[in-house]
Amino acid sequence: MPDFDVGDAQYVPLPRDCLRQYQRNFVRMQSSANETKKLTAVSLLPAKLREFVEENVRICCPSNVQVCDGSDAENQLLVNKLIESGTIVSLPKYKNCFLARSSVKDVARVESRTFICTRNRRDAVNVPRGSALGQMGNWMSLEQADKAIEERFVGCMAGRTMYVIPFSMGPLNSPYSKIGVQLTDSAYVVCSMRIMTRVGTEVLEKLNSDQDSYFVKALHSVGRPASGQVEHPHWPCDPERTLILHKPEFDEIVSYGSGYGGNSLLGKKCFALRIGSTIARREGWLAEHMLILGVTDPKGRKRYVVAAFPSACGKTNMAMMRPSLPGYKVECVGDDIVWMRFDQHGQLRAINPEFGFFGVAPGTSGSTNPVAMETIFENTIFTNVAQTSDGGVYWEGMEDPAPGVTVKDWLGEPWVPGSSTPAAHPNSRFCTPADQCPIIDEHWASPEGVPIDAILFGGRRPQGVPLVYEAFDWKHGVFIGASMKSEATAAAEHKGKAIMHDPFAMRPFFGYNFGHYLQHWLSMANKANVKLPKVYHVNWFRKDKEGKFMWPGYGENSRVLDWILRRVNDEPNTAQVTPIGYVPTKESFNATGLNVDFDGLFSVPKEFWTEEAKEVANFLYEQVDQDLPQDIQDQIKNLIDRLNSYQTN
Ligand code: GTP
Ligand code: SPV
Ligand code: MN
Repeated sequence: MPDFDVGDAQYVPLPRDCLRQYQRNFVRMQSSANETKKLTAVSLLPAKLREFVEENVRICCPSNVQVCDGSDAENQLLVNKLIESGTIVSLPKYKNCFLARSSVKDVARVESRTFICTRNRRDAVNVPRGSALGQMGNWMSLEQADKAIEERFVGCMAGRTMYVIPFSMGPLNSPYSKIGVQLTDSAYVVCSMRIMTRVGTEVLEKLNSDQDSYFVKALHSVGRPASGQVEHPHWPCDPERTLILHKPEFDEIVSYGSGYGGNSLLGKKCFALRIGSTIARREGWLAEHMLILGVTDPKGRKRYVVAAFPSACGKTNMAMMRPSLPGYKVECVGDDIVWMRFDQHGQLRAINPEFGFFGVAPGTSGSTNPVAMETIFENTIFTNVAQTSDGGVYWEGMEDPAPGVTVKDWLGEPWVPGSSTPAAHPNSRFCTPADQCPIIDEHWASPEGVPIDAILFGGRRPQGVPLVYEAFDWKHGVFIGASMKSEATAAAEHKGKAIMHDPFAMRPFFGYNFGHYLQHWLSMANKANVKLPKVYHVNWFRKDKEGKFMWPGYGENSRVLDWILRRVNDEPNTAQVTPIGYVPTKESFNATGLNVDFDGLFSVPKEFWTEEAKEVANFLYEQVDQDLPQDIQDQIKNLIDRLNSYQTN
């Protein structure tokens, strides 16, 4: 950890009456915004929240504090401020849309600087065998964390406003929801959090009325480099010292140095997944990196499924799928995160804790994801996409700009089609309100959640992995989740396309030891009278000998959903047994009108899988070692046995 020279950003104890001063400033601001004055005055905040704010005001020394009420008027003031500072530009081609260009050094999540902080290392991360390096998360002691925080946060907000964002993950009236409060010095983060979560005075009201005023504490600063040199004044950050910390014992998140995505919108990966998974374990439910969709078959029967794919592997696309199969309808509940639990009737129910989509822009087009294209051109903040001379946006895969329209790339430089560099950054994103989605499900914000009948796992697997297969049972399903792998993507700092293990699509998001996480998943089967959903693995990304995708994907993935629904409905003669699970019979998989190599798509090559099983076994034994549940060890053995006696024809 590099040492931080406090330099001129000294710790300055605030004058006693300075909070009152903030409050006066705030009231002035509010009256001009013509909104409620009471709840958002610092002095009138619920005691625990006021303490949290005051403590961090003392440390960060902002020049002002603003408690956000989530109103349109407040948002407008922030947007004006962001335009003035050059952080965003307006996109006159669309209604209420903006483009932000980040610093080139702050474009994705930074997994190597993300830590779970606990007293005991083994509570936070898997402890690998021997000298092997742990691949599923990083640990830091609480003492180290406090030191790192002190080194970074003292005086870090000098000259800036500290925004207090009260937000709810999940609908405010749902018993499954949780409240968080984020302190941040970034107005861009405030505007984005307002899209991605439920922000506003209702949250404060709820905190006020709850007996224990429980909330997850999230502190965020874009930071300031130790040199004092801010490289890109429109996007201050401190990439050299970026750090994203989680303290599950205290339900606390502390994030420093980055303004981008999952690093700074703390409701998302930090709260809803890392801290969320630890709360879920305590309370007996699941917080997962999954989309939720509703699918109605031609007979009008509706089912909901969830699907875990790693970052940039197709969740948003699937959640908004326009099915190619006639008579099918897909509706979207969520595109990235699910909180789910078994209800008192043993039915698994899921809510989407988010309020918006933070989706990958490149590749989104009228042909791949028309629903997203109908969603994102209103009330949206784009980040790091290219800009067109007619006040619009552009990215790879999008329909070409009209003749005469020129393009500036994500760095603001002139760009022409065929250039050697991309127009949009590969991890450029749209941040858009979920309820604008034309196929948003009518129950997407229902407090009781939606009933889940199937769980899908998947990844980018160019070789050997069939389009879809079904687990034999729950334990086998958990093993399939544990065995997930995928090609690296641009959503984090990894380079190239190496195939990485990404169990449950949670590798970067586990809030605790992966071995304990496996045990927690397995334990779901021990609950009384639960109806365990069927579990599947899907792969849209198998390639042929020429390196081309064998499966057209996108809307055609409805054919896979069709087969899954047949299975969920217990239709006979729909599956054949292979060593890795059930694959579709030719008759039961609707490939009508498609020119695909069915046998190639569904083949289970013995040699490939023998290697795969060995590699997965090594990975799990080495990484999880003493914490690898016996059930998973049995699953490994069973798979290897099945493969040994597998006769291919
Ligand atoms: P995060 O927001 O990072 O969690 O990503 P995501 O899982 O939501 O991924 P998303 O749907 O944004 O897709 C990422 C990339 O995969 C885009 O470039 C898509 O065009 C591409 N993609 C999505 N679905 C398919 C598919 O069915 N087939 C193929 N070939 N590509 C797909
Ligand atoms: C992901 O990387 O899985 C995302 C984007 O959904 S971020 O919000 O940056 O985590
Ligand atoms: Mn994601």
